[in-house]
Amino acid sequence: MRLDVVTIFPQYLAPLDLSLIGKARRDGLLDLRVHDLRGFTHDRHHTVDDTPYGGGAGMVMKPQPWAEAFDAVLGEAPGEGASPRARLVVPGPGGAPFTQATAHRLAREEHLVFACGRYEGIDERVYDHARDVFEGRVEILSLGDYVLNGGEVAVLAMVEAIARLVPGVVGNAESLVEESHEDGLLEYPVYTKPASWEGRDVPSVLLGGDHGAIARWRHEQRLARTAARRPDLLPPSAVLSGEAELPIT
Ligand code: 6GU
Repeated sequence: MRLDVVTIFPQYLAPLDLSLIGKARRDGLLDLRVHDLRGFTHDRHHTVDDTPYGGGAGMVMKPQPWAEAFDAVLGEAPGEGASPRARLVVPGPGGAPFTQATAHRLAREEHLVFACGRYEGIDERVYDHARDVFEGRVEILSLGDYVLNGGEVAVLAMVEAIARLVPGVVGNAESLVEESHEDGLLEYPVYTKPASWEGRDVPSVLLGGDHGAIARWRHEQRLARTAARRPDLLPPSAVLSGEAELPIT
């Protein structure tokens, strides 16, 4: 999978050299390139922003560097010519929610381009232009209902959520399915040795070797946790039956 990130703070994306994502890049599973937006400016001060028309606080990102950055990332696709089906993601608090379903959908793309905005935002004409050059494949996505200073931290989160779903990036594929947000319930609590620590004991069902009982206990824990922490995720059937009303760990 090819990933391009355009930002005025390339160093913000340095953590993508680490851990599983870094290994996947070195293994050739991910071709991830970070581009400095200021590299697509032509003035002495590498200006990427200007004051807003109509007045108001802050600065707005100028359209021209973005247009040149898009041309560059679309022109340097692997093999010959431009990337045929690249998709542009612009992270922002005004976007549609980025969920696990979004991560799965984007993990099937062959080329994703992320445009990190800063300041008060990007000139609206950049979105119109992007819909032309990306042939409509443009989306604005938000991590949640709070405000970050720019798209970089959001791209770190989105790239990690997407890349770990690309086959081969996470070694143990089983660990991908038994996960919060994969089937609508939060994950059950986990324990490791010692069986008793500082007067706190591992639940006895986990030590008994009755795999049916363990599976039932884990399911109950998932329902109870989801009811306590994320009732918005519970299926209406679990609410009506009172199935989720159990003590949580
Ligand atoms: Cl995706 N970007 C920014 N700048 N702020 C956010 C966000 C994204 N998601 C939540 N807040």
